Amino acid sequence: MREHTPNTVYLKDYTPPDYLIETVDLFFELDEENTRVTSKLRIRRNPESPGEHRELELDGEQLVLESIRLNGRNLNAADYRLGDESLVLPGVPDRPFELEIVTRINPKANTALEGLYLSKDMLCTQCEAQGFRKITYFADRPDVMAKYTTTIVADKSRYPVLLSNGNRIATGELKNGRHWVKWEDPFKKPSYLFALVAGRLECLEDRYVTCSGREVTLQIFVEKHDLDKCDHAMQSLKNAMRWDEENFGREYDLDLYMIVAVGHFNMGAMENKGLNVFNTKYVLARPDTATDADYEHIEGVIGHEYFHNWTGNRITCRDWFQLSLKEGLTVFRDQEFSADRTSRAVKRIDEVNMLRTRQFAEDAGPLAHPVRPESYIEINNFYTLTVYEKGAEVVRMIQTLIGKEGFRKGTDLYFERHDGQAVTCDDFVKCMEDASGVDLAQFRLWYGQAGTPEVRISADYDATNRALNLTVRQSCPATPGQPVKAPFHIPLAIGLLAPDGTELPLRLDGETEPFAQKTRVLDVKASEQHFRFVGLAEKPVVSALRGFSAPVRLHLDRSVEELAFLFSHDPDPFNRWDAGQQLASQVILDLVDQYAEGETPAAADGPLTEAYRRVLSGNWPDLSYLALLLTLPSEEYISAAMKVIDPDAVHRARQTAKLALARTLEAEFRRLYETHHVDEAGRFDAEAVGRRRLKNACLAYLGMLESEEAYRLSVRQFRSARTMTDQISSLAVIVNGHHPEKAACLTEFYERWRAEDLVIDKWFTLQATCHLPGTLDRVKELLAHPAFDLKIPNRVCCLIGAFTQNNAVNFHARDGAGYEFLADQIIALNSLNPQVAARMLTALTPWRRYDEDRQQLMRRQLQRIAGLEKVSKDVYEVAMKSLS
Ligand code: B3K
Ligand code: ZN
Repeated sequence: MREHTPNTVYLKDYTPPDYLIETVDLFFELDEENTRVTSKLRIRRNPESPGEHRELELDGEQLVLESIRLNGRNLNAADYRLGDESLVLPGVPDRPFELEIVTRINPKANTALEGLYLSKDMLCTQCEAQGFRKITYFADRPDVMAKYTTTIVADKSRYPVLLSNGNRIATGELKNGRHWVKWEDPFKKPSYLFALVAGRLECLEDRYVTCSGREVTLQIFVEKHDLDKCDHAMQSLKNAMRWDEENFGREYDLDLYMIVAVGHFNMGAMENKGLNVFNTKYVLARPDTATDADYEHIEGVIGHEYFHNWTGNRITCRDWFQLSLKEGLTVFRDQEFSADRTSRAVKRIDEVNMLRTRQFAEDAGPLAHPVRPESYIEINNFYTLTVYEKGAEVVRMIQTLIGKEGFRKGTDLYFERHDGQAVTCDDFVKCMEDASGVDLAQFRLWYGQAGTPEVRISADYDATNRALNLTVRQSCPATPGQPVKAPFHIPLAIGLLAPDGTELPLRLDGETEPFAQKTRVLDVKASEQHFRFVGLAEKPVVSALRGFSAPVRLHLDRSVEELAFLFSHDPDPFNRWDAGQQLASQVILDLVDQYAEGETPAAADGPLTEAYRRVLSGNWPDLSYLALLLTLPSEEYISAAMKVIDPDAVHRARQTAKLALARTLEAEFRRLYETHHVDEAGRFDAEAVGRRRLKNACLAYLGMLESEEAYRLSVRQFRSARTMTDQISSLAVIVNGHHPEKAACLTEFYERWRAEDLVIDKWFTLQATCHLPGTLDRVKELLAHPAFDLKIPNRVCCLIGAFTQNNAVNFHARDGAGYEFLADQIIALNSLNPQVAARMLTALTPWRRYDEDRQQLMRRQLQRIAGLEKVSKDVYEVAMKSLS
């Protein structure tokens, strides 16, 4: 067992810092294994902090302390206390003083990829959340904001490029082939936004003229052979800069904006001031190496990190419990940016799909936590879907409640009031309230209460009085530490449809004026509430929670006919798609029940086929949207509706339904496929992307048939593809069936792309997500493949993560082999990269959702991990909480 139980940190214990650090002057003498860091700090007492202020406590981990000087005087061991994670100086002066600390670190040994580390031949940093303390002793908390200068000294041939935050203010040559660069960041920032990069990098450069006419140099640094894959990222950056000016009135504030792409990176990207560090997968794209989805994600993530410059950097978080202050808001901003750049309806559906499957599962399991958590053991475990995606939904609800104009006033006020400060989620909501005059007191519960609210709507038509009575009830399941919940303030967007599909007026009883819009947002605040709509000549069909106006589970009893009607007629594109999802879920869950009763269901022409046929005969301007209408709900989504998840039955039922559709609608899928199978390599506009999305959805249906014809189509597309979207989509069809050329295609693909890491990642994922039997053995073989490396997070996610999170039928094999495999990998990762290990471990968290046998097998592996002698904080927290 673990020797010490790690500490829990509580929000309620927050106190302001005793000391403030005004300036930080860093001097790095870089070396792969022995880097020397000299840090000169200007420190003063915090006038806002109560208490005695005697001791100065700095954070530091895995550092070798060389020397400390206080106001120029050398300190000796008796003058300070050195712990594993801290350096305490009792008795520092009352007046402002200067502290100089020299430490040594070993970037090469740093496989956790936090602090200063080596990625291939490049040295780079990752400081959020608490990585700066692995570089030097510091008050490593976001409410200590300082001005930084950074001098980097390094060997010029190995590290010709030396980067840090802000502006380059001086450079020079030294003896022995060394050189130096000095950087100055004029803006105060918390330590987690510090960055340093050194390496042999090439750069794509461009310029951007801001709305006030200032010229900004834009640079993207990559390895030489990736220079031809940066154009899309550069264009995305310029789009993001313009969009933030136009939509939020935010202008960039430095003369230089740098992005560096790094191969070894724990997450997507990092918003360090003026020097973003990105996972290569969110920068590099060429039509033949990146899919349309990759192109969209790159634009989204480039936007996200850019938007952080205001929401995160200029205004940052007071403490890490406020993480959603920057992340929820910035995700909301990147979502809106992408919606404006692509298809709003499709973007919204993609977001909700992820939220409803993954975030809802998080909310329903033992790791459930509020958008603003109350405690943590390891903060890195709280970069979650709840903090990010649900956090963005909370911001979106505020916009819905106070209106777009009110929201813009609110953000203007927020930037004006809090620029340069470290603040709380509550400060943000207060700005929204002050700017709009809308009371958000009850709304604040969304930040503090965990769990997904359940909303039940019943509709009763009163023909005599031509009225519709709606009853809306809400409740929220208990979550860890929160047995009872108060009702939420829920914006419920609603529309009413006449039998011919036209929208009906939304006048509430007692109102004299007609309501002008087709969608009306109801304020749901109580556990039970009644709304009476009047002036309705016929019984309407209710279209509820339009646009997914709140992150809730909606229960509204609907007949198959009603769902089919909405699927054909709802003018709200989200609800129209969702009606199709509900309809398909019902059909698939029926099949699941029939399997459970030992029946072999006849897959006949059902209402689903009819509904699809109608959709297929329509005239659709947005082909991506049509592709979504034709996509069955995921196994994950269907499973969420089950009391006890049966992954085999869900998989079988979904495949059966898909095959039935393929059989009945073969001619239509074939026709659509041929119509849209045109060569548009290099085109990434909505039309070309829509064509590819649609035709590849059709190909996937045709692939179900395992016919000679389907084999011919998929292999033809695979071999002639000029975009990665087309190539990978056809290969997925080949891999998931019994195509005679499967092995040959996989080999061809590997040989062609072996020099492109990001493409080889896809090759791993494809094999790991194959739903056929034997996949686990193949995954184990791939662990030994020369291209696999447990030290590269992208590889781990693409093989182990893909298998455990996107291959339920194989991961949850009855014999528990999938669980044991995962635990073995986590044990290996625990010492190499705890952050990634903990993330992988969450695949075992929802064990209670499965049958007794699986529960036991999953729990056994969790216990095995929790009992490790040297379990990291990250893994320990996830394992213990999952078991609790
Ligand atoms: N802020 C970073 C995430 C850092 C994660 C640290 N474990 C990326 C982002 O959300 O933009
Ligand atoms: Zn972010």
